[in-house]
Amino acid sequence: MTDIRNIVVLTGAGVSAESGIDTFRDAGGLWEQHRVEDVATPEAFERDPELVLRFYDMRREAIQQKHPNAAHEALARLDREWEGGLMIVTQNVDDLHERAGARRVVHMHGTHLNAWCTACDVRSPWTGTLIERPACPDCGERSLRPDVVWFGEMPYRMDEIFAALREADLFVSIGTSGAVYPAAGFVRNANDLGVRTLELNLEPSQGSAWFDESRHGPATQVVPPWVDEILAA
Ligand code: BJW
Repeated sequence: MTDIRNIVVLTGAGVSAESGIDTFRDAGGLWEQHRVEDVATPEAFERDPELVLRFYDMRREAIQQKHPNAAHEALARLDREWEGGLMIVTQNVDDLHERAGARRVVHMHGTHLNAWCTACDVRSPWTGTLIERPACPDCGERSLRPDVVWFGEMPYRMDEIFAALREADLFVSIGTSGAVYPAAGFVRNANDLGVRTLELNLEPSQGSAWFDESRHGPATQVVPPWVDEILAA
């Protein structure tokens, strides 16, 4: 591993599961009898804003009661101690990587802790609810929505992520099912670029066959030893 300088880590819901945040699969893909795909879309927000805002208000409140686990802590240690390039790309909209101390984090699916005003395009830090349609702190319009990326929308900072993948020597995917694109395609992008790939997941993901190596188990048990290993190399 001595030839590794630049690392891209992709994390998904599985890294926060042991902090008590349901993965999309754990929840059975259902919320109040609605498929997650039917709530996490701009069309659903247009059709039934109350339903969608209630879903996100509940989750925004829940994440603020949760705490980083040993996997978040290990990745924060990697961030502190790894002298080479590192990008932690997370699909998660919680802030547990940051609360563990990681700094080189990219939220490709946005964050629960911002509200986005579709009238003035300003994003404001937000910890409360949106269901009562509060005014935008910037322009005063009542046009706030959760600052998360729904199906059919463009994930954030894709240019930076692809640039990091092009420079990477190692791509590590942690706690993600490999079901949602474009993140699910990063392993194929890495393969095409000749980047070494490693999967750390509870079980084989949908993209498992594309990885050079897979290690299976709970994130709190497989991530810390991997970080120890890479920092010792
Ligand atoms: C553990 C564990 C433990 C459990 N330890 N592990 C047909 C083909 C291909 C693509 C498409 C298609 N039709 C439509 C598309 C595109 C679409 C898509 O992918 N759809 C699929 C359903 C097929 N994608 C989009 O629309 C995206 N935009 C887009 O593509 O724009 C065009 C574009 C093109 C080219 C380049 C760039 C852009 C946008 C996707 C937005 C996803 N948004 C959501 C909601 C965010 C807000 C919210 O939180 O509500 O993001 S959906 C949801 O899925 C959320 C997650 O970030 C995302 C991924 O889920 P994740 O993290 O993988 O969670 P799970 O639950 O699925 O898996 C957990 C894993 O952890 C499991 O494997 C467990 O085993 C494991 N695990 N406990 C370790 N303790």
